[in-house]
Amino acid sequence: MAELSYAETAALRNVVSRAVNETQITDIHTHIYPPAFGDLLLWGVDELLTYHYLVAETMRYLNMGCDHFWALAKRSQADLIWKTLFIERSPISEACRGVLTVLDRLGLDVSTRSLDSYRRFFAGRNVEEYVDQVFELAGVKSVVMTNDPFDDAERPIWLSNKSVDSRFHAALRIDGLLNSWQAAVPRLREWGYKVNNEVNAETVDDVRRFLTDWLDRMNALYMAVSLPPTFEFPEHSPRGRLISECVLPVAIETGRPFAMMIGVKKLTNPGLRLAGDSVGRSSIEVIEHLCANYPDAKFLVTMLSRENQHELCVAARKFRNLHVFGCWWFLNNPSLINEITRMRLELLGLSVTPQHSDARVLDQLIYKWAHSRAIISEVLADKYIDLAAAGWRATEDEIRRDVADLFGGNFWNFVR
Ligand code: RAT
Ligand code: ZN
Repeated sequence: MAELSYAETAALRNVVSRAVNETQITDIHTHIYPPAFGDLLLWGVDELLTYHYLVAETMRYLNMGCDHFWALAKRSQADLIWKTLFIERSPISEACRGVLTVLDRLGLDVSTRSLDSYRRFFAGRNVEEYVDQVFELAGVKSVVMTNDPFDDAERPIWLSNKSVDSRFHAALRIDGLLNSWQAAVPRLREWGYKVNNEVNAETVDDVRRFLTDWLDRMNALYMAVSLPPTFEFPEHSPRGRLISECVLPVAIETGRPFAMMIGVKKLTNPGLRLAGDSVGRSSIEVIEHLCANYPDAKFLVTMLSRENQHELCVAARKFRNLHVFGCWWFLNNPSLINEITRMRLELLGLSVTPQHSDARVLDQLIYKWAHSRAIISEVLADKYIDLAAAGWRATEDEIRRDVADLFGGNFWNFVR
């Protein structure tokens, strides 16, 4: 046994924390866009405050109907959220704390509690420069977007062949195809794909063509979908057939992973809109089946329910075509990131991507990564300290190599 002294432990924690803070991250799932995408890129304090996580938290305290809230102008919504969550009580939830971390890292004085002064700070910014500043403060070198060809605001931008800032990688989002097939059919037909409500041979051919066309157009790194807890596969349904006959063959042929984000119950409270989704436990057998029966396909998987996390790690031990990523949405909280990251490292070593930001507002990159880095650093340091107790001293270079893998290297290896 070679227990570290107090000073050696502190020094090791320091090395790990420096490595974690200095490593430039590839953020593998976000909802942000480059400035060329115009209004799709959300940024600034009003967007931060009207984040749907904070809308849900605010509505718990208000005696106001959802329709009334949504009828307010964005600025008035932000005023109300600020007053309710930050002024009338202390902003201790993770999403509230996030807003303060962002303002603080931008050099604003949060102790003034002056929303108007924060607004003035943002009003004077040039968006291109601000993107650079946020990436710099967040220590992020590139992000993967969520790109939906069924989105009427986004599709024309891709069709116009704008060049895309190389820090922003695309991911082809196919919820529109897999989760609302009946609505997708007329749209696909309008765009020249010969598809029918029934997933027959002609439909299969043209959905494959649709997928490859858009993968190419976007130069997308992977295809992605969010799925309900009731997701089954194999399944004799349009979704089941589209996955087995279109998505997986295209994934195999193009070498692009299929990312599944599983466990979201859409619109449990419809009045809350985007804030109205909830969580449910999903079936791990579905993932095992996919990985076992499609060994040539690559699966990126994150699950929303805490209860699924352990079995997901075990599944990944069985299948190297399964890459586990992120602490998604309701799991992106310090206590859960700590628990889940620890479990993943213990079961999977360094072969995971422990976190993604899911940022919807550019500025959120700052807090999501500051908060996650602190926890991942603490967990990792504990692991190196345990190794040291067995006589294995990781060098600084080795630690930096490991951290680089966790913060993007593993993802790039998996994708390529
Ligand atoms: O975390 C979120 O912001 C959710 O609203 C979803 O966007 C989720 O991350 C998704 O990609 O479906
Ligand atoms: Zn997301």
